[in-house]
Amino acid sequence: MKSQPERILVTAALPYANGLLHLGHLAGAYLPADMYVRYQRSKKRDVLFLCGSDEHGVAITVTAEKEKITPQAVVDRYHELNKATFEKFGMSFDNYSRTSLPLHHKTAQEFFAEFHRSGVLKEKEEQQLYCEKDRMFLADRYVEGTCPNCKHTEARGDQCENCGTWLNQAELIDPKCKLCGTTPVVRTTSHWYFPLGDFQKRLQEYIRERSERDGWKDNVLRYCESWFKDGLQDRAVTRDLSWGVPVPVQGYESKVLYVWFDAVLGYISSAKEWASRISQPDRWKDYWLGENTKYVAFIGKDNVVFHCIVFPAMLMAWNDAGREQYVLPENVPANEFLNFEGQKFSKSRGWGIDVQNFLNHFSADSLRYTLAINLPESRDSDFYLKDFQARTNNELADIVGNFVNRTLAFTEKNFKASVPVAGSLDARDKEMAMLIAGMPSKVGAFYEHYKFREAVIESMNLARAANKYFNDSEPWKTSKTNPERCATTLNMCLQVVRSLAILLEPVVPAMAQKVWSTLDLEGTPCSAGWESAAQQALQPGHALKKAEILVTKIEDEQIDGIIKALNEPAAAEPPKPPAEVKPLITIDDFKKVELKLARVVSAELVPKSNKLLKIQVEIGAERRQIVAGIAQHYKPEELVGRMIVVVANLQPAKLMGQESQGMLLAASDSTGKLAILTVNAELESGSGIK
Ligand code: B3M
Ligand code: ZN
Repeated sequence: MKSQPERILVTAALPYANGLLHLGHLAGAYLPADMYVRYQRSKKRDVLFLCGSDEHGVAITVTAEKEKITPQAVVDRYHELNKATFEKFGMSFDNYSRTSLPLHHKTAQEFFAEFHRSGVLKEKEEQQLYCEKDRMFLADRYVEGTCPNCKHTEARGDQCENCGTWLNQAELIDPKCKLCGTTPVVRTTSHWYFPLGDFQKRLQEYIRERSERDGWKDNVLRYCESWFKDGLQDRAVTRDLSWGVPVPVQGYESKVLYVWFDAVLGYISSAKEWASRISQPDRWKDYWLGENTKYVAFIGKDNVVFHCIVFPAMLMAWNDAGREQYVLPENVPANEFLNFEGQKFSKSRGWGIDVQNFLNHFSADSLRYTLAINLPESRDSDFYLKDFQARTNNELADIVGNFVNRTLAFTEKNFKASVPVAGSLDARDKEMAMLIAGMPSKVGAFYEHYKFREAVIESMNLARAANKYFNDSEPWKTSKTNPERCATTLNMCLQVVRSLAILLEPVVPAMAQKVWSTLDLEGTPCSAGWESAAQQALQPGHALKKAEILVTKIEDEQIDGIIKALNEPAAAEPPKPPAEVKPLITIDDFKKVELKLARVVSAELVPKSNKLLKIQVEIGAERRQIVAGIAQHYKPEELVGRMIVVVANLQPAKLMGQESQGMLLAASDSTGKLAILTVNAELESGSGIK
């Protein structure tokens, strides 16, 4: 590959459609990938950014069994939720696919069939753990035990999440069936194996060469070395399961491909889906099969073996057949883990906060900024809510927001909201001009080398320097004593505001766009191009729009409320699945609930809450107050006059200090949409419902 690639293909690990994304996922793979892509697009490079849901694997079937629904229902729910959450977080994927698509099944089967046909795969009989009670082989996560490597007690049949070791289930110490908890027995079954060991030499050579060329991270190289040191083993790529991509080989109809075999190929399917979506069905080949493509795969540390060893080996095996030549990852910049308030995120312990919930309270940009500053780039790092508040208030608001606002407000007041003409530059102005001139290459070098924290810190240094420049230049004095000096200062400040929008766009895209709109500039900070952040491109006389508040500060109560909820386990649990099956009840049980029609008399927001509405209702002759968590779905005024259904005999409760004397009925679906139950007929309020 030439030093400057023609195209850049970027993938971010495909999250399992099995649960909500948490902040750790974002810090591991997604935010760095998005920042990298946004930077590269700003550099005017031809980038394709792909992701999608990983919809196979035992993680999903275990959830389905627990909830008594189908695996398809599980993935349908979480695919939509995660996709929407990524959008809200500002992820700029070109395509977000899913591995349950027929297109993907076909891709994965083609790879398998080719390896089978050409004799790459070997069939072996093997000893597998079998649960006699559940009458099934315990593939992957169906079995848990102690990791032979780190002694973590919740290691799964295929991998230990704690240390990242890729396991053979026979190695687990004290294995237990995940479904019933009994100790499994050993039985013989046959599977197809991918001969990773045969690729070890080539893989070592590949990693050595790429890391010399593109600078792989030490943590990633260390993981790879430890696998090589132990010697790569052949790995089974089929499983005794029914959910997954069916094995396209006779006699294997009841088995599926190992989830990791198909998941990594999901990146290729996602490109194919993108290409057909834009009606250029062969376009994906420009990226995947282009000689001059630079492919960068963003992941978390637990996925290193699959992206640095398994996937490249699979692509090598395909390429060996001499047909198409797929590009191998040029780099795999894996991050370590992010902890939350000093502890590991844990779904089972209900520890952590999911992104969807978080973004209902706070802006994506505040979250992106705090995560970027705390990225676990070389070691595990921490996310603390108090730090999030401080970063938002003291850095994003007080440094960037303040500089932009004081510059715009001053210009509005003293220069009729248009860019003043600069006079001759003094030493301080020249220093500022030099600083912005050097920014794109300085910050850009950090992006090119996957040093995202430093990229952000360096960009923030410009905002810090700009505040100092404003202070030292004292425009509030020169406006009276030396108007030309004052104009020069403000001209320079406005140029810096523009540069900041370009430089900060990869990390805080919504805020950067807001600044851009306030400057009333065409296009986006990205379309202006990265290099133009070096220039003083704002023309004298250019009219500016009114300054808006850029960053909303976070109050103590908001943070304290979340910390409190975290420590009450029930509140931290994910939303109850809608398809949950409850035990049967009798008609007498149902009659205990007194449902009545109520007319909404008035409604208002509960102060300091963005979720709760305080609603006054009329139930016959009676007046009552009901507090309901529907503020994100209804404006108070939309409710007035409506006839709703309330539970009239519910014990009163206090919500955010407000008494609620009943509950209104509403339906909500898995995507988070909500509708209250209303009656469209002229009935009297207070009427009973049966
Ligand atoms: N779904 C594991 C994870 O979410 C897995 C990644 C697949 S990338 C092809 O951590
Ligand atoms: Zn069992």
